[in-house]
Amino acid sequence: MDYSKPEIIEKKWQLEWENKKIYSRYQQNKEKVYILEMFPYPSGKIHMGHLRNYTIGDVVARFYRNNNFNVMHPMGWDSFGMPAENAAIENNLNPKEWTEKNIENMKNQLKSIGLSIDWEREISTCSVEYYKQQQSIFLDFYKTGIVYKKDSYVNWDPEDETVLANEQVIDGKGWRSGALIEKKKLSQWFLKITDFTKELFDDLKNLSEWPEKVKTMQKNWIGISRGVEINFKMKNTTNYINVFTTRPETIFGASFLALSVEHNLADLFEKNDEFKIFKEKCLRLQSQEIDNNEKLCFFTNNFAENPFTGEDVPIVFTNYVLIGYGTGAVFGCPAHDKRDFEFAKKYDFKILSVIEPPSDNKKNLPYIEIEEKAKLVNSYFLNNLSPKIAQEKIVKKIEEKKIGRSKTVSKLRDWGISRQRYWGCPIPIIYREDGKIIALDKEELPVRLPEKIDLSKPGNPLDNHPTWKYTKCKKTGMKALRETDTLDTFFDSSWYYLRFCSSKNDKIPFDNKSVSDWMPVDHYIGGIEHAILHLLYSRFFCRALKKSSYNVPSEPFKKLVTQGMVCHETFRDKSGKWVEPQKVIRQDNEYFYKKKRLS
Ligand code: ANZ
Repeated sequence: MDYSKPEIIEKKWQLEWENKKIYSRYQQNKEKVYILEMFPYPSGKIHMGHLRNYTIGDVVARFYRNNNFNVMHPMGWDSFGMPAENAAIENNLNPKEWTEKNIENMKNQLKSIGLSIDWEREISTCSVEYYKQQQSIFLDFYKTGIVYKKDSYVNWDPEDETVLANEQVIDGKGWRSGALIEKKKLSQWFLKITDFTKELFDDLKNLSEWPEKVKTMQKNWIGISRGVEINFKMKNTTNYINVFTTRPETIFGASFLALSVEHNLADLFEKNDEFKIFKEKCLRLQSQEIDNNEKLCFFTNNFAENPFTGEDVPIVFTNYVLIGYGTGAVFGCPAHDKRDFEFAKKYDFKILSVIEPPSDNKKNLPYIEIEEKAKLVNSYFLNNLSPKIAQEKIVKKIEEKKIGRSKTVSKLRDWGISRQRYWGCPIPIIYREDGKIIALDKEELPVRLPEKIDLSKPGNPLDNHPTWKYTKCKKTGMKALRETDTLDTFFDSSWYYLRFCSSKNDKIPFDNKSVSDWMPVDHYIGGIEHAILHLLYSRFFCRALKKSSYNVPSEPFKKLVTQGMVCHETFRDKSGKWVEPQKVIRQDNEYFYKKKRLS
């Protein structure tokens, strides 16, 4: 053997693999295993993370194949999304061509590695075949009321006149324009994931083959919290302000009512210029992902009445109360809550301690822990009780007086799926000239993306397109405008594992027989960075599909393997753009410069 020419052998082996066909046909008499790795975004080249992930799946697939199981080990492409649009803008390309070229390249790379993938089932979420079926799912969700529309705030870049995703807002500024990002209210599409909060939380306990860490992350994300809603009457009006609290026993220490700037009461200050500026600033601070401790206060000069003491409680707006949690209103108890304490110090509100720590645990204010041995003080009929007993007693009183009720709230919010982007699945809705919102018939699908698109102008490319959005209502002949938002790409990846079961079916998203043959996925392999969103959305989708009369299991993934991330040193330039290490040099062990050209 001539060892000096190993490449000839390698080439032959490689070609054999490239031509080898792996089929996964379901046979009744054999047990099945469905092995799936999270499908890649076709960014251009396979990276080490892909290699690691797909090798694990491949080893498992080979093991089961050799043990005479029915094995399905498919592959596809999560191919809609912003990088294609960005690459297109920067290099004057067409997103479709860019994506398809990348897919071809990456597919060849995966083939050359020799992974035993059933390429017959390949799917690509940006293909019409896939997104037509997705539009059909959207229509089913619309019928069951899982899809709905409401006003919601978005990140608005005033210079580029466009909506930005959170990742495109860097330190409060637009990633391209550098302009200060504003919050703007737009009417957008949502999925009612909150209808399933309890199930999504409770059923985590049945996922015995998922890493504990991932389940804990999902639990914290859903964040179920048991507390009480209490109504405070607004002085000299007939209005009530409903607050949510998990510490009702501290109500005698309430020294202000703090409201989110998006609370209904803010409507009273709509015409107040000072308030308008204040609100803008609060929303801007809230939109920044960085932890910001700055607490802002707007005095309304209105008061509410403490329902137990009759005392006047000043009403204020602040940035640290968020609209998306509880009722968007809290009673501030500075002696026993850190944020309220900082706020009261800054704006000079009363700080009255109502819980005394046990004598062996003298703590400075704010005293936060609830201990068995602590006792209530300055609290009338609650005095001397432990916080736990006091809580039970006050809740009973609140219910007796009919001024509130026990309430379980969750941090989970409905999922906003509208994106003002070109490279995503079109939403099959039209707005008729008589003002009606019309869901298309399934026979009218697919709503195709236009191939020619001008991405150079600011704003939503589909909205800017000269003809695409103008259409007619099939039933009435009336003029209509198409929805120009497209779907969040997490929508695409929330059901792709079902599509693999019958990926060539052009009538329906997936057929019952093949889903009952192959589902659930037995081994799902991917990065821990998807612990929350992708996995939670997929769990929600199965439940939502079930509710829309599809025959799917509630839990899509039986065993989850999180493979760990492959990391390497990387850099960012002043504008926040990533810079590869090869493009950086080090001087005096301290300064880094971006090289103009790779040497
Ligand atoms: C009065 C109080 C007194 C509170 C006290 C805490 C300590 P978790 O446990 O995370 O559910 N809160 C309620 N809604 C809020 C909102 N929209 N934005 C910001 N804060 C909000 O937290 C519940 C507590 O967070 C609630 O209990 C409320 O403050 C605050 F000594 O009410 B508490």
